[in-house]
Amino acid sequence: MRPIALITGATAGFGEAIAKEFAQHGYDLIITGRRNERLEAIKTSVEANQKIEVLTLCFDVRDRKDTTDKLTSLPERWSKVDVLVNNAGLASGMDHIQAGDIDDWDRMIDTNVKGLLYVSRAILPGMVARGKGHVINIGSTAGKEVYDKGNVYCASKHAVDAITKGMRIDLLGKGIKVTQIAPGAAETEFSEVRFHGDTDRAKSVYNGYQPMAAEDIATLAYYVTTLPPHLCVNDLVATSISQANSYYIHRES
Ligand code: NDP
Ligand code: 8X3
Repeated sequence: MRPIALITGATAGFGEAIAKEFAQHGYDLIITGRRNERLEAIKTSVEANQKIEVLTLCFDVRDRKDTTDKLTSLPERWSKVDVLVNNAGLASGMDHIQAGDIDDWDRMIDTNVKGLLYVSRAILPGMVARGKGHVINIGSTAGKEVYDKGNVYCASKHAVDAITKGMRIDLLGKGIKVTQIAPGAAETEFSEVRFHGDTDRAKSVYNGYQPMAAEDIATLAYYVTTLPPHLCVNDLVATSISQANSYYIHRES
C-alpha cells in the first residue's frame, strides 16, 4: 500500500514540482487545481514515468461547498491521506492600501486563508481518526515581514503562519505533524498572476539574481516528511542565497 499525498494547486509552480517529487518517492497523488487539462496532463506524464497512481480533483478552493463535497467524498481507496500540502494560493495586484482593488483582496483572502481552512477541515478529521498524518502549509517570507504594497498578501500569509501554529497546538497528541514552509522569491507563475499577466513586470522581479526554483521547495517539502516519527520541522524559511528577507535582495545588475 503506497502512502498518499494530497497537493492543492498542483497545476503549476511549487504544487506541480511537489507532486512530482512525492511521486518519485513512491507516493500516490491527489492533485487539485482549477485547470483540469493541466491536472490531466500531469497525471498522464507522472503515471507514465512512475509506478504510482494519480487522482485529479478539479475545484476552486474558494468554493466552500465544492471543496468540502469533493474532499469528504473521496473514494475509500483514496481517503487515507498521509500528507496534505496546502499550497494553492496567489498574490493578486500590488498597490498601496488606499488604492487597492477590493476584488484582489477578496481573491487573496478567499484563496490563501479560507481555501486553506476549507481543505484542512475536510482532511484533518481522517488524520485524527487514524492518529497520523503530516500537514505542510506553504506560507511565505511575506508571512514574516510586511513590505511596501504587500499589505493584503502579507496579511494572508501572516494568517497562514498563525493558522499553522494554531493547528500544531490543537493537534498535539494526535500523531500529526504540522509544518510551515515559508519561501522567499521563487520563479513560478506567481508574479505573472500577481501582475495580472504583465510578463515583463513579472520577469523584472527576478532580474540580477538567481531566485529559487519550484523544485527547491519540492525538495524541502519532501525532506520534512522523511524525518523520524518524533521529529517535526515546525517552520522552515527558505530563500535564494541572494535574498536575506523580504527587504534585502542582492542583484548583480
Ligand atoms: P503558481 O502561480 O505557479 O501556482 C499557484 C497554484 O495555485 C496553481 O496550481 C493554481 O492552480 C493554484 N490556485 C490558485 N488559486 C486557486 C484556487 N482559487 N483554487 C484552486 N487552486 C488555486 O504560484 P506558486 O507555485 O509560486 O505559488 C504556490 C504557493 O506558494 C502560493 O500559496 C504562494 O502564495 C506561495 N509562495 C510563492 C512564492 C514565490 O515566490 N513563487 C514565495 C512564497 C510563497 P489553478 O490556477 O489551476 O487553480
Ligand atoms: C511570495 C514571495 O516576496 O513576493 O510569497 O512576497 S514575495
